[in-house]
Amino acid sequence: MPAEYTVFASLYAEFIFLSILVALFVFAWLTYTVLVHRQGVNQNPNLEKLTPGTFPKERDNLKAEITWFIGPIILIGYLTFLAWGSTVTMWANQPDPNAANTFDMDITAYQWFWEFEYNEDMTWDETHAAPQGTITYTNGTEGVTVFIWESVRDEFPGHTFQAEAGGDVVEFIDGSGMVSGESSNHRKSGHSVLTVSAINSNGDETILGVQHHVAAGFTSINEVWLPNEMDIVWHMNSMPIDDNPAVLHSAFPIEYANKEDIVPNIETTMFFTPQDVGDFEMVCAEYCGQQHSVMVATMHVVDSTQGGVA
Ligand SMILES: [Cu+2]
Repeated sequence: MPAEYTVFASLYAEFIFLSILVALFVFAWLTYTVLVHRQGVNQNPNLEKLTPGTFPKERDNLKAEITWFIGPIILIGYLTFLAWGSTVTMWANQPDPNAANTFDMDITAYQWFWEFEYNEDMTWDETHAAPQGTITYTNGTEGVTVFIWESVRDEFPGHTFQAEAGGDVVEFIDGSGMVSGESSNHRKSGHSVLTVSAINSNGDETILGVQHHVAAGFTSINEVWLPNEMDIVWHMNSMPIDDNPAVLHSAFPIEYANKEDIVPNIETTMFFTPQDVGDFEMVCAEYCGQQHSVMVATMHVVDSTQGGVA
């Protein structure tokens, strides 16, 4: 099932509802016909006059014929109108790539994996022992300054506080009640992870919070982090790798129910706006060779604190 907030959820529900109505009507009529017109029940003498291969003109019913011509046309027309609405949403109402709420990415499909490339920086926090928002991270020229709120420090008396990013360990100086420290390895390139922890006298570590940062230009394979509640725009291409040619694929992020072909030598685009955090699957929906079925990527939708800020 597509996520409830997508245009496809109501489309799906309405198609199912109308299908059930049509099925009820057809099966009710079928049952009635089978029971009433079975041999020995209906004694209509006209039935005996039927000649195989000849249409019984005398039993013609123009009204019935027009009804079962017009009725389905109205139904099909209405379903087309509904489906059109979602197509227009996907193709005509694409978000402005330069808008502040647009998160722009490049996707490349290979035989048989997905590559995601970031065109913008993105930052998000994982909450651990410290309540959300009680560790602040400030980006400066020399590095990232971490500040732990007093309420959190009070819960860990006699501990030292440490931040670690890419082997760069910063111990916090506890001066005038201020606990802060700077990590110069964080937010520089690629996907960097800054872990803030409290360490007791035995050396036991409690993780207070973790900050992730992905820099523009970073690429990842079969795994992607997406900022929640932003318009994600994917520019999609199919590329060859080693002996494997560029072939037709189709990106299908199941949760958002949209699907767009990825065609060799043509750039296609797709957009969606996640509204729930969590892990979701994206599969390839166009048969692309032997290992088509393993072309699965995980999309981690996270509450980004600075997603989209270039
Ligand atoms: Cu594929």
